[in-house]
Amino acid sequence: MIKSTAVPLTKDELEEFESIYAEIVEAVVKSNASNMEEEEMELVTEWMVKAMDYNIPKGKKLRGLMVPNTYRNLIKNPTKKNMKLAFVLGWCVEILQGASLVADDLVDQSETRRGQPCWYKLEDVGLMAVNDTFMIENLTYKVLKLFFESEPYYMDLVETFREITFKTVFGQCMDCLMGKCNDILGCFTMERYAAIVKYKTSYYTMYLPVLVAMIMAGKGSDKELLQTVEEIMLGIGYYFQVQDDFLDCFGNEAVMGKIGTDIQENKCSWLVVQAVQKCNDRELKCLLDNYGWNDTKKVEVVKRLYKDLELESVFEEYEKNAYIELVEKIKQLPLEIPGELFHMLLLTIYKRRK
Ligand code: DMA
Ligand code: MG
Ligand code: MG
Ligand code: MG
Repeated sequence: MIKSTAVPLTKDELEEFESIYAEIVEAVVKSNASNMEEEEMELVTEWMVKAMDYNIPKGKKLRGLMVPNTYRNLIKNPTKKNMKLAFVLGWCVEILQGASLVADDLVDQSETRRGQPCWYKLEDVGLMAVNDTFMIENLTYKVLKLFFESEPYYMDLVETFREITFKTVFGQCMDCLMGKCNDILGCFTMERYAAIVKYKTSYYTMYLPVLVAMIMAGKGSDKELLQTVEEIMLGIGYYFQVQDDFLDCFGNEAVMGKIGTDIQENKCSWLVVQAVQKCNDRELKCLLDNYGWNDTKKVEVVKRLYKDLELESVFEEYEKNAYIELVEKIKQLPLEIPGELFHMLLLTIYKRRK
């Protein structure tokens, strides 16, 4: 393991990041008040704050913290003002993530998220969650406007968030299309899996936080550098989603705060792709009969099959090799960008269990 000499966020900075969330909520509430004079609209603001508090600040904040973490390691002595902006930008990533998760839980028919019922599962929410995903997504741009409008790189940030959101919804669409596929051999291939993961997860989870921090740090126009960083972050994103797919079946629900639905939803998960590759004819028939049903018994049969195929040790082996490969790639980074930073980001998810 190469040691990471990157500068981690201090305890004070972590606290500042947390406390800025309240300031962001206050800023959008104030903006609502000045843009909608009708007293009736106060009800909407109330709903908005409720939706925000339920869906934005309760996660691991892995993506959000990556922004100040990156910025901090790109700029030697950041000003207090810019460090604060990096925190706000981190929250913008978390806001977008909140919107994506509300929609994801709806389409995946999930029950819980971050240790609480999914937003759409609440009695007074239901299908209103569809409108709320628009509301939360648009808050990303509202917050960008409120805090970054006078910065020269403002439009770059807006464009970046837009572009990456577009990629994410394409990935999510592909992910859902696979959910309808009944040609297991044709649909659940490694190539298809890689394409889905790149779009639905890697871009917004790994590349976006680093990219927006680079834009803030004035390193957003070096095309070659961006391409190198993109490649590494997509690699880390792939590893992240393989972990997510593994944990969906083998993880501890209490630790993760969510209950897996990949088998029921017929997802093109890393596990089913591995299974298809290892199955004999009898096992393949078993998979065909039992995969993709919301039926406890069938789900158990699939989990049993995964165990018989020793997918847990296949995953462990993958995890070990993925780490080594990614570290090798990081070592080859050009000098303009601190490799320790990427190693530190990788270490935050290495062997994660939630
Ligand atoms: C997550 O894929 C992708 C997005 C864009 C939220 P997933 O459904 O596997 O995520 P989770 O396991 O968290 O529901
Ligand atoms: Mg999901
Ligand atoms: Mg999903
Ligand atoms: Mg998942």
